[in-house]
Amino acid sequence: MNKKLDSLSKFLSLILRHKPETIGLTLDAEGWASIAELITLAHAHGKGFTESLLGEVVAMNDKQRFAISEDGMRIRANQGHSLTVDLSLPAQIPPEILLHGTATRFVASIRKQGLIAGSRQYVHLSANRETALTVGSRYGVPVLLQVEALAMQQAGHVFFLSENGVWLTAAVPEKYLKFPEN
Ligand code: HQG
Repeated sequence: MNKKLDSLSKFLSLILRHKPETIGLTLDAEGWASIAELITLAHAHGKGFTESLLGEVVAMNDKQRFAISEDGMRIRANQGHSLTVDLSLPAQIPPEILLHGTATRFVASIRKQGLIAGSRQYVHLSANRETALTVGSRYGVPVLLQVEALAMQQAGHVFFLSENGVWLTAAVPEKYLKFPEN
């Protein structure tokens, strides 16, 4: 992605996942925003962009962070929300093992508490090593934790798969985690 697209992607993440009120926007219960309203309000707050650039960000985004509704009128973030939204995703049966990338400095606390969603709505898990490592590197020296996802699901924990392939669950108790030195 070029710089213009990257900057718009970061702005959309802020508005569509965390703080729509920054520009006076309201999302519906499923996290959708009207594209026309988004463009008008963003423009009024000094962040002008065209509908065509928005379409480019959605199409080109390295992680497919955003989706446009079938009628082309609305946009939402596929995952990563701190706002409470109902993505209306069906519960899914996860693979036996999923990965969570984190930083070494969080490990002691995770051993005590398990994985918690923190400021986000869900704990984010990945079926892909590379992705999990990249996610972990954002906070320091990355470490990969294995999550016994299928056992969790069989014990009643609910898993969702976001539109862009991120696995979501409310929390991961410590007993379902495997740390690298185990
Ligand atoms: C850690 C990105 C201490 C957790 C990614 C993580 C993802 C604990 C950090 C999405 C803990 C939270 C989410 C505990 C969890 N004690 N630390 N008990 N439990 N943590 O950013 O999973 O690129 O909220 O390990 O791709 O890193 O923005 O979550 O390190 O899908 O599209 O607390 O964000 O997407 O950090 O990342 P985050 P995350 P985008």
